[in-house]
Amino acid sequence: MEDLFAGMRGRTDLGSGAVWLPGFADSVAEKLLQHVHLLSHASPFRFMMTPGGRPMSVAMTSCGACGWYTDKRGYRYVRQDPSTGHPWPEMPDIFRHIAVAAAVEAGFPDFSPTSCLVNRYEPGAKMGLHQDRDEDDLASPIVSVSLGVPARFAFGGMLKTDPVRRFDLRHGDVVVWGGASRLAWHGVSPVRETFHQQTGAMRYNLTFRAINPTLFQP
Ligand SMILES: O=C(O)CCC(=O)C(=O)O
Repeated sequence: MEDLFAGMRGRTDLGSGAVWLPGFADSVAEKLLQHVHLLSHASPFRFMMTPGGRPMSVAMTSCGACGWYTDKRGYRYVRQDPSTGHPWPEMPDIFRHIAVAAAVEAGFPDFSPTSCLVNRYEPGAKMGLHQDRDEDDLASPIVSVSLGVPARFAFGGMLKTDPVRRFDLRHGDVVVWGGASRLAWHGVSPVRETFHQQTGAMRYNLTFRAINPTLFQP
């Protein structure tokens, strides 16, 4: 699939309230990865099941006051990691700082993330087109930080059938979508087999979200 933004590596508006910030997290990327490894010792990566009973190809863990979870009971945010029975690890300050800074840069000065979903993609792993609508708090944006090997990101409109723009997200890139784009459909093509000095064949993605606390489940 064609990369519509091939060669463009500057700040790129993706629609009202949506922006791609190439390299925005470059200066902290190594530290972010160190924290990913630390927190994954406390709450290990796992392959969750969709409500339909299919295993996801992306391994996930979380940090913060709650974590996104899926199994046959459905998509939800839970206070405790079901794998360990303990609360999710605290969100490291450096996670919060980069997420808030990116949100400010994108025009969302009040962003206060309550959860960070950490996605780990091995070669071939992908995420189908979807909307992030389990948070209730739709006034806050989504902030997404890419680390490791590149991935082809798809960013569409409010309808699944709207045209989709595709471009490569690299180590240190950040995408923010909120406001009129908060429910934009988005996804990740199967990650190609390639190598990154800091992550080997893996891609990591940190997705920061503000979740209405009334939604937290045990
Ligand atoms: O990995 C990415 O770049 C996007 C992740 C994502 O869409 C999600 O976690 O909902």
